[in-house]
Amino acid sequence: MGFNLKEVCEKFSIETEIESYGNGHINDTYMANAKPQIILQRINKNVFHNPHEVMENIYNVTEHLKKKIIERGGDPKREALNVVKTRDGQNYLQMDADNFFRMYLFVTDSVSYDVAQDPIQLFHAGAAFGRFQNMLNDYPADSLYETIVDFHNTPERVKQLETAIAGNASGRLDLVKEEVDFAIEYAKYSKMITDEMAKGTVPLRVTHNDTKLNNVLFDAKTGEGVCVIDLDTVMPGSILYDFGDALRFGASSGAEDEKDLDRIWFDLEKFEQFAKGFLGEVKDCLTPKEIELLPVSALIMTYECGIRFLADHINGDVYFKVHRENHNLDRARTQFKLVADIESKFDEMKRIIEKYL
Ligand code: ADP
Ligand code: GN1
Ligand code: MG
Repeated sequence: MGFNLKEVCEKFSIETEIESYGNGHINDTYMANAKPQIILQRINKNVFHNPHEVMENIYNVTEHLKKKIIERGGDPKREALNVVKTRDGQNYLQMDADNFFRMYLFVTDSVSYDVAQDPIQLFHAGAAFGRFQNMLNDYPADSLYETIVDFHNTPERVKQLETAIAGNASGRLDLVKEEVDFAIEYAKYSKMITDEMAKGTVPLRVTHNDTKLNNVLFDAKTGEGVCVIDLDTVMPGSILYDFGDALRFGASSGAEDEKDLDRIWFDLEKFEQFAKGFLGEVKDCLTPKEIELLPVSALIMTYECGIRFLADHINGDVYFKVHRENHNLDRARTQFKLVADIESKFDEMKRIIEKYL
């Protein structure tokens, strides 16, 4: 490690002990029971090549969110991320060429889930992401940096998988033939959102782009969604990205890395709760094409994440954090199991969506 955490904390005027925290796949997260309680993160420079731009986006977006939260009579210290500045008044700290840190106020009395325990949690998550979308509706999209280019460009993700296959850096290709065949077969869905965006029938909006269930903090007492976190990828995108990606993770019956695929299916009750919460907030602003593509967006986003995990497995685990052998492969397999299950449930999904429009 080219840095010392105690020294890092001191530069933010925090003197307490700090410990590892959370289950994100990208950044290194730490928590300190200081006064106030804080979250410290080392920004993943391999993923975010320009941490300065990431922090500009986050600072400006959270300032905007805080104004909206105050207008709505909410608590801006809890309902938005609050960037803690360094002693020098900066939004982040650069220790050296690779080590960038930022600090947030810890959102107290909150919980997050890696697997939903109760479908009602999906309702609250849907409402939280829907409100987030509403509050950023008037944010000037062209002022945001694109922190990861082509982040949800699914056809581009297919190309990246093809490049991984051609390179076979890990030498694992022979062992993943079944998964590669699945990925190639289901590439037929990959252009459905991007083609409509190119036509303008699906508009560009300011979106979150990483709407995993564990990127919402829920109030420990009421169970309601308090704060949407992990704002590194807030950029112009499609609302279908946020809807589909949330379901990919939140409406699964099990964990993203579950090894026993008999325990993985797409849970329509969780889907219904999320749709109810999300559409309750955003239905009035959706275009007909967006509405039409809501069910398939869950398939496309799950497929996209599956091929990203598969490509990373083939590349030798260079992007997502892994904690065991074949971790990215296990993740890709759950995603593909969900893709096939979502495909068989489109009719029911459409019926459910109609109920909440
Ligand atoms: P990653 O990009 O690695 O997913 P996140 O920003 O999502 O990183 O943070 C990882 C985890 O840390 C979250 O899932 C959440 O549990 C916790 N966390 C992050 N920010 C806060 C915060 N401000 N208050 C409380 N918990 C937080
Ligand atoms: C990453 O950062 P985290 O763990 O919330 C990834 C998402 C993936 C997700 C899969 C910047 O999200 O795109 O969907 O893992 N974030 C980035 O669990 O690549
Ligand atoms: Mg996260």
